[in-house]
Amino acid sequence: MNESDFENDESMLALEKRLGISRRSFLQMCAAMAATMGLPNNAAAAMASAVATKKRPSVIWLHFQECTGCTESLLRAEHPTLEKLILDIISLDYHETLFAAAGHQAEAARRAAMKANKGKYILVVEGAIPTKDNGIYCKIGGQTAIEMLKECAADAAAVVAIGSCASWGGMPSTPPNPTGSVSAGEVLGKVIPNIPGCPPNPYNFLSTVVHFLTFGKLPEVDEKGRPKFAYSRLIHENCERRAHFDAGRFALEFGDEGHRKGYCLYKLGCKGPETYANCPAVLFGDVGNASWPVGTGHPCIGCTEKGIAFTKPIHALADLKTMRPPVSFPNIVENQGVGATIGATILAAAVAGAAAGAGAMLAKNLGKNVKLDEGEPAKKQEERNPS
Ligand code: FSX
Ligand code: SF4
Ligand code: F3S
Repeated sequence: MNESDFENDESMLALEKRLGISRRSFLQMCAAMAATMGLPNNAAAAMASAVATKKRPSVIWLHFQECTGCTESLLRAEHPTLEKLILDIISLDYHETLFAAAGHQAEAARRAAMKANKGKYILVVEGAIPTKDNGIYCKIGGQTAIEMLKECAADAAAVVAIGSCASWGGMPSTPPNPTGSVSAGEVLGKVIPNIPGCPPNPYNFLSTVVHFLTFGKLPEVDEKGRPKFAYSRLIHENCERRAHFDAGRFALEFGDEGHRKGYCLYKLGCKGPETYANCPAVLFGDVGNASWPVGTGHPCIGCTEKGIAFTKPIHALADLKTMRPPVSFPNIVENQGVGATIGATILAAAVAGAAAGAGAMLAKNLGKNVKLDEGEPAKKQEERNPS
């Protein structure tokens, strides 16, 4: 894509005014979205021109059992460009949180928008749907969430679940799931495109909508309905701390030396090795530029994955899905002058394993109270963990 291609393009000039950003920034954003989705560079130009010229698709946005974090993450004030772009690309015709209208007026606006855009609107669902006792635990305008979802989905061109609650039940479905919460797809009886995360990465939503606007269809999804461009890799595969994992360098406690040095968070319960999402590649967060959960020093809790976030304890070790360390390693740090007590033998094996890259598995197998660190002499370890 060439910036000069759009130099005297009237629609682009109008867009610059509308968004209050330069043509260059906008085109850079389109190029980044195309790259995120693995599309060729000419797709970026098609996306830019679609955003500048096409009629904005009508969006009906429903809220059920959730915390509104999905909406917050899209519209957060720290990134006004993103908010502007989203609100410029879509025509948000119904959104309970952002609507000035209330009560019957709001419901009338929803039905009017559905009628005017019959068969053409995108239905975005945020939040889980309670099904226990005929769904009485979430009612809006006299309708249960089940009724409202089915009514709105009937004439939609596409239904997209945003956030983990709508995608797989999320936090409200955490066992024992008192209200029988399920995903939007389960209520509709089909796999629908979904963008899990609690909250989800807003750029994944934006890219999905721009793809729909440009190509008239949603991006390719996996068997769970997740866009492949965002959810086909484990966090662990792209994590900036991965070299520390491979070298056996782990933070063992929040604030310890390893934590301060940016070591791998696996032993603090990071679920990156079993969580599919593009967080380390497409960063997002509100604690400054280029942040993401693991980047800030907190283990990934697996917020995109059913059965991990809110279910598996934060301190529990992740299943290592795609990597299996060898069972034994040559010693790198030899013991010197330490008696061969059972504890020392275990520690020697553990330290060797840690240094060679698989301390995680060894520690798990040999006893959870065995502490590891990079090349720490066995003697010191023994002092800390007398056997
Ligand atoms: Fe909250 Fe959304 Fe979590 Fe759920 O995000 S951030 S509880 S996924 O539906 O509002
Ligand atoms: Fe990154 Fe977590 Fe994997 Fe460590 S375990 S490399 S912190 S994703
Ligand atoms: Fe969620 Fe883990 Fe990403 S907690 S936001 S999937 S780093």
